[in-house]
Amino acid sequence: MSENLKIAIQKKGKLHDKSMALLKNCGISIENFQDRLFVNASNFNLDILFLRDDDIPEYVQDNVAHIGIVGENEMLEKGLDVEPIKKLGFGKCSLMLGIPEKDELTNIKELENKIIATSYPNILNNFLSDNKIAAKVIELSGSVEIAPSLGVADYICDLVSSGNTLKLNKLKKSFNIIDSQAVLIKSKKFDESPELKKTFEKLMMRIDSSLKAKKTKYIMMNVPKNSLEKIIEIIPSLESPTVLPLSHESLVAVHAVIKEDKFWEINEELKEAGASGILSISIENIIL
Ligand code: PRT
Ligand code: ZN
Repeated sequence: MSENLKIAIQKKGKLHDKSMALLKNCGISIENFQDRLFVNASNFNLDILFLRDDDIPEYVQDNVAHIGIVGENEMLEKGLDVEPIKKLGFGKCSLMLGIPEKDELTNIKELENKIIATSYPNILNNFLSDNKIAAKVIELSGSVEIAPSLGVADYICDLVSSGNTLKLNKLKKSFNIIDSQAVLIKSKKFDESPELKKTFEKLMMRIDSSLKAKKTKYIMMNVPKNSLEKIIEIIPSLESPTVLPLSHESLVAVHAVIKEDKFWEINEELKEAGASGILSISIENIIL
């Protein structure tokens, strides 16, 4: 029997649902995984290990899992020998310094001799030593945001996404230490037998096509024939747009794939140029 590729993902928490959704979008069926540490995909040579995010870099370093999905923050903090291979576009946050609302911090040198609480002592200590600052770092495993009000620390260094946790604790954002998102990591000890290599490459191709599709939309519209040239100029399509005849002789239908970040601007321009009935749909996968 052929060996399955093993992927480690978070069992429960902020990265779990989107890691599962990514695998599902790659056409991988995972059933009855609740309360289990390990399942096989029913239609792909893949085993899924459900772990705490803190443990994923080590499992991947030791090749217990060949690949894993983890926050860049966790990968950098652990400093283990794994290979980051792909940013996945979810779980976005920043590791930031948080300071009491009433305080002002204009220069990082003002951190000298301060006490900073964090769950990321390695990243913070590297940042401080890069900037030649002597501050005291205390490590807390959770609820870092209450440290200043308890008098345990002057400042904190924690992950921030919306900023609400800081606000609730009368803290505000100060310096940004690193930006982070979920990343796919690979074991450097991955013994690439031809079968495993094939499964790995197949999965990478599916992940790439799913990530590409996320950034794009498929749009369809009706265009008066005499505006067609102008409309085609507006559409920065992946491929040249498809133009189809319609029963109404003065109109044609135009279909195209466009980048999501330009979606509204392009739609406005298309409308101004005479397009009507503009429909857009999300794309699940793009295989180029
Ligand atoms: O049990 P396990 O160890 O697996 O989970 P965990 O509790 O350690 O991790 P979890 O699920 O909280 O986070 C997993 C990963 O999600 C992190 O390592 C980050 O890469 C990513 N991520 C993205 C975040 C956030 N956004 C985030 N906002 N991780 C934590 N937070 C916390 C932050 O620590 C703070 O308490 O959310 C709070 C701030 O959020 P805002 O929106 O109020 O600013
Ligand atoms: Zn954790």
